[in-house]
Amino acid sequence: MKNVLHVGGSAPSTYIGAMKHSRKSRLRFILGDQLSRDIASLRDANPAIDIVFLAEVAEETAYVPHHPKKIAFLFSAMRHFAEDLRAEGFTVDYVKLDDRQNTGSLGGELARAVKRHAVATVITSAPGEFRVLDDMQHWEKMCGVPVEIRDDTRFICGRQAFRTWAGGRRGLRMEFFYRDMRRRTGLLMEDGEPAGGRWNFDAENRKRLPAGIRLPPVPRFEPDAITRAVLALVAARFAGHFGRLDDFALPVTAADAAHALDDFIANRLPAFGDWQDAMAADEPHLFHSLISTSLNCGLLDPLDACRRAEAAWRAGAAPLNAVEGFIRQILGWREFVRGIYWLRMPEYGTRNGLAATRRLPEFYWTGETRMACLRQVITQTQASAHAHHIQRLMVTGNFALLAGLDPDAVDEWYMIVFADAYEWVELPNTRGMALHADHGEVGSKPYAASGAYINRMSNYCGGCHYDVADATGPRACPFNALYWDFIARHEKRFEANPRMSMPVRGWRKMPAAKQTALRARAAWLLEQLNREDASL
Ligand code: FAD
Ligand code: DLZ
Ligand code: SF4
Repeated sequence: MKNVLHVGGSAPSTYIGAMKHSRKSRLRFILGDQLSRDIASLRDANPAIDIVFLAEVAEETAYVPHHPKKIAFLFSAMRHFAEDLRAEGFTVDYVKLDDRQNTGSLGGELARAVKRHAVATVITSAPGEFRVLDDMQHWEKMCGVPVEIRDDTRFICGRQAFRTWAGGRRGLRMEFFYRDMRRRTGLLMEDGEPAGGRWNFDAENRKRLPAGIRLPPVPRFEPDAITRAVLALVAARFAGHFGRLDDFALPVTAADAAHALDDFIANRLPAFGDWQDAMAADEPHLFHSLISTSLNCGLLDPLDACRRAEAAWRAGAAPLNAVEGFIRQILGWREFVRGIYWLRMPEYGTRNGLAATRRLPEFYWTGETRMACLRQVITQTQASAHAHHIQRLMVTGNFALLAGLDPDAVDEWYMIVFADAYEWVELPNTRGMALHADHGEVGSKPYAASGAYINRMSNYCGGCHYDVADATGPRACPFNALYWDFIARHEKRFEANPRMSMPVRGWRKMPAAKQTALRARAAWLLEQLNREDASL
């Protein structure tokens, strides 16, 4: 297996029931986010005796009503993947969503395919979501043949390896996991030490975007005939879902995704670090890579992306703060959240550490709010099914945290709106990093911030109805009072957290009259949010 480092040994393949290998007729079932030529279930595949199977099914489009761009992206990528395998000589059985016999479920379609081809065995790879793994336990009974579930080896740290790393540790901190992964992969290491003498360049990666800076264009991949057919299907079937389908230009093949990564490395990676945390009105991409959609369905390989970025640094084409910042996101955060997900599910998905219960305001769906920052992020997401990390964390996530929105509703929103959303990566980011609902497992402190942070990192506030410098007046920025109210509500919980002691002390030192005014303004804002027609 190329590229994959299964630190501490990978989990063995799981066999449901007895294996009765027939040298003929094995069905290789590839799920929609398993579109990698080196996926475990295609290892040892032989075009002479194996049939590859993919299915578009209603259940997967509906367990949450995904953004239409996500469905179109995935169906198009699946259909292109099938064509590539056919070109290699494989027999590929591909069931389309509008196939009249389609049962609508992965298990149902697999059972039909097993019957159709009279296969003796099914080989698949472990899914990315607990929900689907649960479902897979029934597949053998449904199909009447052995189903082999192979470990998904596309991650840099295998599930078992993460469990070994986590075993016996009191707290699981991304930073220590990341350093371990750097040592184990050798990425950005020199003679056993981190390149540049430091593990972390975050302090240099928090610049505000200067006015007038030239932003490199992002490559567009115009729809071909396969994508156009998918777009017509999705337009007809999913018009009621959140988000717009027009202007589809995502890469849908491994070759196009590789081109997109090359373009990022050549044109945006050098400045990625400096403006990693910046936000700008009407500029959704800045210097970000936009590779998550391709990475998460298998069109790109994570370790390969890291190695290509490292090569740019070694060639002098990108500075260390940028390359370290980029590699940290993939080798560190992406692998860490996936490890946490499989270590803690299914219990993780029920955590609500801050006892948040407020309903999600309607403007998360419409973008109709006078708060310029939220309006920007939500309308951009409607259009592109994408927002960059600081927008997700410090705008929509921060507001949800401060306003005490129900984690189930917030999780669902994040799963619906982003093209790169799969539960293994969405859940720890939302429930953990953004909402701090996981008892501090993903982040040691809540990412709570007032309007001052958004003003420092963006130019949103200049065009806002609200005044970011005011906290209590009728047009005061809602983030300000909600921030202090959040600290006050959770004062007892946070006083013992060394990373939260400063705001807690700040709250306690505040004159009583100011505290009262802030809490009154927050109470009014929260009352607005409780209304059916919440408008802020
Ligand atoms: P870049 O900024 O260019 O970063 C490079 C890559 O690093 C990304 O493509 C991604 O694969 C990885 N990465 C960066 N940050 C994270 C992170 N926190 N966790 C995991 N991987 C990371 N990412 C998803 O892929 N799917 C999700 O459903 C998702 N939901 C999120 C929800 C919230 C509340 C937050 C705060 C973050 C979420 N992220 C999610 C992480 C991150 O926002 C996206 O990966 C990133 O914005 C994708 O854009 P990009 O490819 O341009 O990333
Ligand atoms: C997200 C998605 C959608 C919308 N549709 C399909 C589909 O029709 N067929 C399929 O095999 N996979 C789909 N997926 C991706 C699955 O939801 C994904 O494989 C699981 O969430 C496991 O990670
Ligand atoms: Fe957002 Fe407040 Fe700034 Fe308006 S003033 S853009 S609500 S942070």
